[in-house]
Amino acid sequence: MKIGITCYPTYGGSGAVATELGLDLARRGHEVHFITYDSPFRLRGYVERVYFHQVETRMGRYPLFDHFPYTLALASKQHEVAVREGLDLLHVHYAIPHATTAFLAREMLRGERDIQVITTLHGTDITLVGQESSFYAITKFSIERSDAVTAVSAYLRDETYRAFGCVSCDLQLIPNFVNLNEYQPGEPTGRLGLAPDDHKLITHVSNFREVKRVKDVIRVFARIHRAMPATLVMIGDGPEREDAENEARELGVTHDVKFLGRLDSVASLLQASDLFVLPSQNESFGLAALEAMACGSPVVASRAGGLPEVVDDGLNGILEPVGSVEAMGRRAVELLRSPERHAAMRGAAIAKAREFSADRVVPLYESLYEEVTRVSRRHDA
Ligand code: GMT
Repeated sequence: MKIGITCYPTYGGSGAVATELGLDLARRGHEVHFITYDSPFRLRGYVERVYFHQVETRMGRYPLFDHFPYTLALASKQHEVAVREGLDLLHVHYAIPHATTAFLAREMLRGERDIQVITTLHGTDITLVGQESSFYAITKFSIERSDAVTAVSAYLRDETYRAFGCVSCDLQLIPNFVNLNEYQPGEPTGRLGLAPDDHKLITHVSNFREVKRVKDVIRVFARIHRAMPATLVMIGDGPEREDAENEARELGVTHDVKFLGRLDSVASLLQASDLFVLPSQNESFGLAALEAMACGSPVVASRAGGLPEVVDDGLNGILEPVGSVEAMGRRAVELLRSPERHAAMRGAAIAKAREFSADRVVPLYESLYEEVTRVSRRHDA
């Protein structure tokens, strides 16, 4: 099949999933066209059957446009690529604005040829942004007009029905997946020059948005740090980074907290990690937690959103209510103090991650693609 994929190309779980999906589909023989404003961050170098089409984000000085209408440029590009490359479908990730621009592109083709629109809902497109009054109606409209809609967890599927009603759409659960070729347990690599050998290595990866509660990461770490030598590695960047740095200063742990900023590839850090901390306010799935587990790092996370679908409390990680930093820290210390329990949890985390392998999940998307294009062909006949 010829598949157009639109996603946010910069850092973030939805872009990561969309890109890994595109790469895996190409490996399976499909032709994949990424249509977005920048090359997706997990797309590195040439890959057979994968193409990138860049959408303009600005134009020469045009006095009427205080704000460049990116969504129109995206819809035009989706239409242009669909015609030129003969796409069978557009698979868009994150409803706003991608489901809306795909709807426009499909309408522009009406009467000429059929193209199917598949929307994958990822998280705050439903739980936060989509429910804001300025976006609610158009989000609902765009979801309902998609030919198929998927959600990355049962939690997100149910939340979409609850928040949007969404009567005419049949939301399918297709969970996120992990590329086990890249995210796999590694040989003991030491502390990668980030910490003395006797330190436990604690990691966190996110876009440092408010929803991630990065100050709680520091608080949980401070509790661990009081009990044993430990270093926290903070990977990513975003609006809450400064607050997290201040929190580390106030709690007196700055010298053992390393802020690495955004990194394209984090597998080696996750392989060295003894514990991954994700105390988010909400998380529709928690791809970062899954990738950490695949690398052999147990997770301490909040019992929120779809995280319990990924982490089984007490088996392959630790779940505590949002904001319970004391309980998270206490249980993390208990775990890190027991090599036997840690080894068991590490093994269980690796086993759980395998349930979300690309080999298991990507065929679900392929079946959906076949189903929607078959239905469309039936309507044409
Ligand atoms: O919705 C967001 O906050 C952004 C989005 C992203 O692009 O990173 O994250 C969401 O999608 C990921 C991939 O499906 C999920 O693993 C994250 O849990 C989800 N984030 C939230 O729900 C906060």
